[in-house]
Amino acid sequence: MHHLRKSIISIIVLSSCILFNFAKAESSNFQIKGSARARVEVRNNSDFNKNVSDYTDFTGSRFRLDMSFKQSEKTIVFFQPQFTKIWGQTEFVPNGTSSSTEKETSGVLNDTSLDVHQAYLKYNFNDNFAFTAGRKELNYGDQLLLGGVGWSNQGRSFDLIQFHQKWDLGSLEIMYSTLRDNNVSKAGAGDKSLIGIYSSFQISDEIKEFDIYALRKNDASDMLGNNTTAYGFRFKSPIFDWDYRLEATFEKVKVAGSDEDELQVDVELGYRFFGRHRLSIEYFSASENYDQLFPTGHKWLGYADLFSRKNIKGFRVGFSGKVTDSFKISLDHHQFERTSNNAPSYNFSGAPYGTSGIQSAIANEIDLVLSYLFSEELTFEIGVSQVWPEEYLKDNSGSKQMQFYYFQAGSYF
Ligand SMILES: [Ca+2]
Ligand SMILES: [Ca+2]
Repeated sequence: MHHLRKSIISIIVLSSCILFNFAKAESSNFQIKGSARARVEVRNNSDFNKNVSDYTDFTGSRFRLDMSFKQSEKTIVFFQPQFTKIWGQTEFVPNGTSSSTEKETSGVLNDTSLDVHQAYLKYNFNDNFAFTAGRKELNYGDQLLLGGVGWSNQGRSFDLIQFHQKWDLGSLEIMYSTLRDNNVSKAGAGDKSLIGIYSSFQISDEIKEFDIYALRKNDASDMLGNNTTAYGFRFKSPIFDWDYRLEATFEKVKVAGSDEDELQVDVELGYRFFGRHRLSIEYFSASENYDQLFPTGHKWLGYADLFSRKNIKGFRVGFSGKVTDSFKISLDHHQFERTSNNAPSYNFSGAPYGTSGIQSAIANEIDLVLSYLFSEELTFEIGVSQVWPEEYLKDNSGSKQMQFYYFQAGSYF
């Protein structure tokens, strides 16, 4: 089945490429773009404990072709195959109904399979109203709640339907996604789903972006029903040399049968100088049981990806600037604390760091990113992150600092 799927996808991609070669010159109905990148990641001491080795290093690469077929003025089909892999990572190939064999994937007669990251049909009823069905990324606002995780070698997509309405002042999107279907081939528990409404407005020059939204993640698969209902708003705009961003999300989170009121606030103020540099300060806070939903996590709470937005608060001060037209630098300092001492702090994948304890201070993190536009086609990026554990982590994990480094070469075409 796996290989059959692989073959079908390969045939589709190959025929699209052949089609592209002929169509490119004479037709604007077919567009192809894409991205290619490889990244080395080194991670050491994520447990903050020097006596236990947890050093990891690997190279991951990701290739995407963004193919857009315009069948008519009204109908667009978007198809995005993705080839992603961790170099040399073994995979488990089924050799029976209930067993599998570990196989190498590099230097042997065995290839890594191709996936489809996005594939959808968009139908424009008119200039203002459209409908989308298929598999698609959701990127809203600053991706605090819904994001495609561009950093990831995989990325996040949703199987969904979406309605889009445009007005003079802004737009409105309504979407429904099946997150997990539990009764496909036989009767089963209910499904997991996400339903949302997201509206964006441009109000004035001082309020270039104003968004309001309501989201509901529904889990009908058990009687407890761990559901989250979120309402929020977001402002973002430049004002002369300044810029600001404010987002607040109010949630009703049902955990273990009880409804909890939760809140997230994220505020950022920036100042631009010499036309090419920016200083910024940010405050963030998320309550004890806050549900971060589907964010582009890497963008926030430190590049070392050690924390999730739940029972966490703190500050970030940052500098970003262009040393030359092609050389950029960014430097950020984060300070993390717990919002409530009745609950633990949570790692990037949502697991608790340890027991509650009595200490609030979690960690300090410094992130340095240097990026260099080598040519129109090629960008190099180096990242260095250092994380110093504070009292809470020292009590629960360890007291030694954590390091994360990466080197990435990428191209968008
Ligand atoms: Ca360690
Ligand atoms: Ca179903």
